[in-house]
Amino acid sequence: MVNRTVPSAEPSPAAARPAGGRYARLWQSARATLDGNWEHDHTVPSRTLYPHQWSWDSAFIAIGWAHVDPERAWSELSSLFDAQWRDGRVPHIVFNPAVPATAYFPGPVFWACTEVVGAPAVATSGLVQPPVHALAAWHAYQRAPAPQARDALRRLYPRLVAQQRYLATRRDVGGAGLAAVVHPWESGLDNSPAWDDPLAAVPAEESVLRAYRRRDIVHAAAAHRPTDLDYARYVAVVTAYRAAGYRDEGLADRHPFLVECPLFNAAMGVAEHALARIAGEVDADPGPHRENAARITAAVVDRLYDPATGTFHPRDLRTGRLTPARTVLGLAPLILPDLPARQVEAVLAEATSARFGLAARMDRPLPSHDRTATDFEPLRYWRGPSWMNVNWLVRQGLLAHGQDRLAAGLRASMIELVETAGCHEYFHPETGAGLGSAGFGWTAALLLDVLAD
Ligand code: 2M8
Repeated sequence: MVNRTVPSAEPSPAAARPAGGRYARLWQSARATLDGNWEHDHTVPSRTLYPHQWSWDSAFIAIGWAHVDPERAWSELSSLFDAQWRDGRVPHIVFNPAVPATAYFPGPVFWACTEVVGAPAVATSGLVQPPVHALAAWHAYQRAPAPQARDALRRLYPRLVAQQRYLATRRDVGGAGLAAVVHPWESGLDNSPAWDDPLAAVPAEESVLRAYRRRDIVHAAAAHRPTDLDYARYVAVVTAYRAAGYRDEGLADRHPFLVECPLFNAAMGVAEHALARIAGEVDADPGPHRENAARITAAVVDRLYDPATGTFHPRDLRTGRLTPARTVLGLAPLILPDLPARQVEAVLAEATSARFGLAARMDRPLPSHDRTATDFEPLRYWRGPSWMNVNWLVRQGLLAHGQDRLAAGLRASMIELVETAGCHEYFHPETGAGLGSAGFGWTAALLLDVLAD
């Protein structure tokens, strides 16, 4: 097995960039997108839809900045971790006070986090997102390993460790060593069919939305976004968590949405591998991180792999059952470099099936949901469209397991997609048309990364 998810090879200098050649214009336009979204110490995902700082967006975006302006990569990560809560949680949104409170729903007033003990002075949400930050920090460092980068890594390390500790302890609601997400927004794949069953059990009425104004459908087509009923349930789940002061004690007895997600937990496992590498650079002990990584990988296999379907599924802690949809979340554990051979083979079979269409030559990147499912929706957000970040993660997994031909096929399809449609938020999985916001941060950043690879 070849492990390149968290490479140990000599880093390539940031200067090694495709400044000329076939992709020079594409490179420049991705860079211009990042420049256009830069906001004093971080990058907004989109100037229209998402005018604040988002947690896992910043991680992916830092990887892109490392290729063109490494100082911004470290600013991106450190500004996010400046908003870390005392308990270690890294908030999924950090609100920019200079942006009008009504520019995004739900805004800072709805979250009311500044009133919570242990929250930072700056307004944030009370949720988290997949912990891809240690992986991103390691990738950024590999791309541009200057002494200043090592100093930034040294400062970030204890904060990354605190983030992992929060997830591994306070969020281990199921008691099996995995973290539970308490809201679909925490998964990052907000309206994935994976959440349909657990979300259907959350009591909510569309009419609650009369009290609020959705801003997303001002900027994007309603048919490409979650429905009003989805939003009513999102609001209901936040309201429950907020009413308990965003505390995690007793979640199992009171919280309406509790799920162990394969992508989230695979990210938590691979973060420990990345932390082991980082520890080696900052004079810390990599041993405990390796042990944590092994434990998390074993728990992901034990709790979330279904031998009957041959893929990974989220586990709904309210019912104890795996959720049935076969979504791209099921492929994410491939990023774990020590995933056992049996599960690697199964995930590769799932990925190369007609459901996802991975191949050494492929027309389009992976969709977010099973193409053959009756509820596959090619236009609606995380229910079918292709997204660059998930494809980037799966590609890392393919490289980690020595699947170079498949990784090359995926890379070519990702580049062609953005070359044709531009740096959109997501893409029609068949036609490749750009959907959602134009000028999207992680699309630009991860394009730079795959171009440079
Ligand atoms: C989307 O989520 C936000 C809520 O967090 C939204 O729809 O308003 C998701 O695609 C999420 O993964 C992403 O981090 C965020 C910003 O790009 O947008």
